[in-house]
Parts: sequence; structure tokens; C-alpha cells
Amino acid sequence: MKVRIFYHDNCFDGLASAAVFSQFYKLRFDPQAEFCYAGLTHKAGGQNFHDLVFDGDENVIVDFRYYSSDRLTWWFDHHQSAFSTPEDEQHFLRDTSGKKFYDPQFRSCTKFIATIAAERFGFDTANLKELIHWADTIDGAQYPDPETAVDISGPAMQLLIVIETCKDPARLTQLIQAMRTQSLPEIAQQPYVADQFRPLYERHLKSMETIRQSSHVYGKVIFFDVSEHSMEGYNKFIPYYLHPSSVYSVSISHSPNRTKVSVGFNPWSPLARVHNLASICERYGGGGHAVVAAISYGPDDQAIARKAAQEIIAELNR
Ligand SMILES: [Mn+2]
Repeated sequence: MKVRIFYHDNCFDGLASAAVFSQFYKLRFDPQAEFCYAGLTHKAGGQNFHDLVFDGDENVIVDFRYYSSDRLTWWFDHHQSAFSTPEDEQHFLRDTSGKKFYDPQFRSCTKFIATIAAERFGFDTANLKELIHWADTIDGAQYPDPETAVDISGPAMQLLIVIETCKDPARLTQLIQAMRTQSLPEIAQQPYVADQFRPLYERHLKSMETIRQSSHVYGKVIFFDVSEHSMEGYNKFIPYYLHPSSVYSVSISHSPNRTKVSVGFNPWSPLARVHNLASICERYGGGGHAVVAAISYGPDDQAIARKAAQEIIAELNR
């Protein structure tokens, strides 16, 4: 039996979902199953599923949007935006296979798969406990404190940053295969992980220092402008680690194709959130979630981005 698994690319929860599903399938359905993996990314205009090759005896999507095709045999997702169209949702609701599952209440797709596999199919998840725990902590941003969220020295956090920055699909497949049977410390010790992690760790420490030097506190808001530095993909909890009493963060960053204003709520804030950050950013043409949102401007629109940031800081302090 060939099992084709599409998973959310460059995402710890996506890879862990693929790993947990594989073990579930192998141990409950087919010990001889041969697994093939392919990552899916969110693109402007959405993933074009028609480009995908559903060449398995089983075709599975985990931690990613629904696809209304009869070639799809298993599906698990927990994202708010799981259906691109009402027709897709209708197709899902009509399904009678009992192998397609959706629950946006779950903080991670990994835990969702493990829960369904255990409760409905009698799968024993004991060997995957550590992986499930970390996928749920990371994808749900359920860190107990900002120190834990920015400390990337442990095995799970090492893997997280390696997965998020890895551009080699074969490496990601290797990581999924490893996650199926090896412990996180075992995987993190592999040279192919450790070698990739080392420069990323340097970069993380440097970005922490850059944010420390660039940040200022205005009332309840910590603000920093790192548009002069190449700072793509820094850990978004660093501002709250540096300024634990802040309620919100506003920042400006820059990459070759855009200037970005990011707005966030401190998950460990001493005060309750009274603003919906998505609604604020929508007024500037951006969007996101109530607790974290952003606005994208053109690469040369730094002045416009700064003005928007100043206005948002004032609004958050009102
Ligand atoms: Mn997820």
C-alpha cells in the first residue's frame, strides 16, 4: 500500500502530524505501508491543489486546508480557515468515509490526530507522547513564560527553528521519518540537525541583541524598528521577554519584497487585551488574528509604515 501524505511545510506541527499519522496508519492498518511525503505552503491566492499528484492508494492531507476531491482518503485539520469555499465545506460535510476530521478547538493538528486515533481507532500514542506535547506547546504558543518561548537551546526548540528554515524537501522527509520513532534529543543530536542549528542559534542571539537595542516602551506598548537590519523570521516572543510588563508590541521590519508592521499581544501580559489587533490592522489594509496581526507595505514604503506604527501605538494606549 502506498500512502501519500501532504503536510503543512516548514511547520513543526505539520511534520509532527505527518509522523503521528504514519505510525497510526502503519500500526493500525498496514505494517507494510510505504509512505511518501510532500509539503504544502500557503501562497497568495491559495494552494493550487490541481498541481498535486494524488498517486497513493491512500492520499492524506494533515494540518492543511481541505481539498474536495474523491482521491483524498484521509484529512485532519485544525485551522480556522480550513475551507477555501462554502462548496468545499459542503463536500466535507457530505463525506461518509469516517476518515476526514476537522476541529478548530485543537491547538495542534498533531494532538488532534493522536486523540482521534486513540479514541476511535484504539491507537496507543504512548511512544509519541513527547512529540505530541511539544507540537501542542509550539503550535498553540502555550509556553509557560517568555523565558521558555525564547530559549531555543533544548531539542524541541532546536528542531523547530531547523524545520522553519529548512529549504530541502528531502531533509524534511528525513525529519518526519526520524520523528516517527526517535526521541527529540536523539534527532537533535544528528549531525544534519546540529550543523544547521549552530548558525541559526547565533542568529537568534544576535536578533535578541538587535531588538534589545532598538526597542522603546511607550506606555503599554513596546515598539522597535529593525527595518535597517536583516531580521526576517526572528522569534516573535523576544519583545515580551525583554519587556515583560508590556501589553502589546508594534514593530517594523523590512525584507527585499516588503516593509511589514507587526502588532502583537503579550501572551503573559499583566493586563487583559482590550483591542482586536486584526480589526486595527484591517483598517490599514492588513489582517490576522485578534492577538497577532500585521500590515504589509511595499519595500520602499518605510515612511508610510512608520506613520501607521505611530498611530497604532497611540490607539493601543488609549
Ligand atoms: Mn497546525
